[in-house]
Amino acid sequence: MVGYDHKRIEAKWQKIWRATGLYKTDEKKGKQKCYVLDMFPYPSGDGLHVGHPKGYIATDVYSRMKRMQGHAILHPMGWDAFGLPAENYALANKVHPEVAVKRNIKRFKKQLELLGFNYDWEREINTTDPKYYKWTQWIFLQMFKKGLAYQSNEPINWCPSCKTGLANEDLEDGKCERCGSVVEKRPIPQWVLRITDYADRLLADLETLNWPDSIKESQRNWIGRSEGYEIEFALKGQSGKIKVFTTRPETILGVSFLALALDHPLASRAGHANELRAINPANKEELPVVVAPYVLSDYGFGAVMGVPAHDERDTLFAKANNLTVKNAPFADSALIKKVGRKVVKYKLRDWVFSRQRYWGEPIPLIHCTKCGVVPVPEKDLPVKLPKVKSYEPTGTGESPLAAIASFVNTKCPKCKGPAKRETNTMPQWAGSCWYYLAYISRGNLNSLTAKKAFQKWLPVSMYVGGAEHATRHLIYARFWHKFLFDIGVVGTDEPFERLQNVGLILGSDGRKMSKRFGNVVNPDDIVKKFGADALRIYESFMGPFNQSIAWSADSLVGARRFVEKVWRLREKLTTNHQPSTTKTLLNQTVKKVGEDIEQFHFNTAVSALMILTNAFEKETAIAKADFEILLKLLAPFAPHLAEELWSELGHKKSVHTERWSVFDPMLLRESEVTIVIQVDGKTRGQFRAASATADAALEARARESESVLKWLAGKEIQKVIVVPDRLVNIVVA
Ligand code: ANZ
Ligand code: ZN
Repeated sequence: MVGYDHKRIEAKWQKIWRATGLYKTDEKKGKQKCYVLDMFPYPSGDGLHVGHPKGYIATDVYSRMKRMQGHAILHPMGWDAFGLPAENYALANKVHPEVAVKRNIKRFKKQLELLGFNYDWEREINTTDPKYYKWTQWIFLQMFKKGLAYQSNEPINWCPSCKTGLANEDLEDGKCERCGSVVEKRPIPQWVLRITDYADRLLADLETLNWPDSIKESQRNWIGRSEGYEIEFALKGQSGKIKVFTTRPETILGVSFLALALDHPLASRAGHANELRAINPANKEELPVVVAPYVLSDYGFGAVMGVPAHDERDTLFAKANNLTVKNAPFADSALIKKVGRKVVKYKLRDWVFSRQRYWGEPIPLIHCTKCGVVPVPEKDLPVKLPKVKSYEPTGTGESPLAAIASFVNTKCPKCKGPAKRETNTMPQWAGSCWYYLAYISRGNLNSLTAKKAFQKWLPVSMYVGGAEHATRHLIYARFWHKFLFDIGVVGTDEPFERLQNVGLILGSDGRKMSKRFGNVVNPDDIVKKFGADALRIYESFMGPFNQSIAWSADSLVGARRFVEKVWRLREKLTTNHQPSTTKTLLNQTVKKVGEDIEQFHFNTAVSALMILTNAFEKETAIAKADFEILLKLLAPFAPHLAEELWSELGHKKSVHTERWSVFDPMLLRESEVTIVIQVDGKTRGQFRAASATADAALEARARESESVLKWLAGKEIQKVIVVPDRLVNIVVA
């Protein structure tokens, strides 16, 4: 690749930026803050592929522009390294997870650094660092003290292959989300977090967030608030009652059976020989009580009033089981009042928080035969994960930690008698519940200093990551944040003000990038060959940010050509201040690039920069001042190229701390023109457009114009002639 020595130039500026601390968090008072956050990676053994940086490029572009617009920037990075994926990787590769994680982080960080990101690495965190998880444990203890962490003996979801209990959120269609095994129910005592106490607030406060509607909708469905009625059915000839939850109490007269979940307490007596019968409280009719697989044991009361005339599932079940279908009038409100009580039910379940695996934060509790469950005193935190040789899951329902006597046996903090430590660990989602706070607090989470810093930086202004976190990480973190708000640690009741979802980068074959398909592209190779700036421009330009798009080597070459084109413009520079013919276009580009970055429309921002560059290329000379504007607009996307050219112009300070250009609204107004649309040379319509609009854009608008559609109907377009700023002639004859 001739013309632009990206290797030398990128390495040079990365070194200078590091040495001058250019991206250190700006703590100066009086500036508006902007906290730009990536969902931090789990450092897998495979390293980064080119899909990972797409979101990081976006936050980099965004935070660089915000800095130039005068904001104080917090833009940190760290590692989410506890949990099943790291432990399974370690087991498969026969290295200790601690060793594997350290190695993987090193590799990831090197890869990220090659891309020229403006992270403040001084704030790097790692969830498996005892200094970090001390505070994960501390938050758990506060929840325990407030009664939000409780021990439950309810049967839980158990993955026989991962050999651990799982939360409802960890299942996909009844299967383990990690390994695909069918999940069983097992009666294992669990620590559970009372997230359902926050259900109403988690739901209501969604309205205050600038998040994609699809994510908000997923959360609403996951929380699943349902207003309905509780109706009690007495049993015939015996004591006891069956409670059902219904959203359609008016159908009570059409009930022809009651259906129970498989593990309902009365299930064993229902079904065969119609042993068990119930009485409809509205009309005193006798009803059979049956067990039905579609009744969920953990929703409502685990029992349904079957109304085959109005409910499809009930119809199917009634037909298959020879139960009657009853047509009856709707009950009036007086009758409904007589049999029902209003209740609210949620789909959301409390969060099963124990894992029977090694690689997680130890739960900081002690079991004493005299005193019961005693929290580890705060001064004794962190409870460190013991270093062990063997950490395989046991499969017995106990964590591998249970076999380590030196860990288990301890003293009761209350009575000083012999006691045993809790040996379950926390789920992999614990550390990510508060990491965005750790970047701010840098140490004691519960201090005055931390409080002040939270006041300055919270909430996160812009949060970027994959949509797959819609109902786990993003609900868990909101829950913990609200709890920390309630106990006065943080001052906002929501953590993430604005959220953008990043679309996947697929392999060039359109499939998910995976070793299995052999379609993985390594960013290191791309950076070596084309440069980080070309990769950044390509990934910004490849299409709408939140869509999945296939990798294209050709488009990457196009991005590299663009870099070289900008590089060559320096040969045309002149200091003589003639008004440039591109003034209007320059002004439009300033407006467009700024607005597009703000909206995460990076592809159209880059396209505007390409149009401007092409216009400059056609000039015989370019005014230095105009070129500087291009460089400032380009700096967020191609930070190395812009910095090199900027310094060549004689500037001593970095382009990345320059003031972002402002546009002149007067110039924009004068710059509209009327474009005539012709079909075969005859005028058939017109439209207004910004002057110097690109030919392709003019052509597209002309083709879609209402007034010419009938002239094009049924005809084949032979060619289209565009006269910039004047007309589009569509030739069909
Ligand atoms: C009678 C009825 C008649 C119902 C009708 C619906 C339509 P949402 O909106 O999701 O809350 N239901 C109650 N508990 C259930 C359980 N544990 N497992 C499966 N289904 C259960 O749905 C509420 C409706 O789901 C309830 O209203 C009940 O069926 C069913 F024409 O009662 B309905
Ligand atoms: Zn004790």
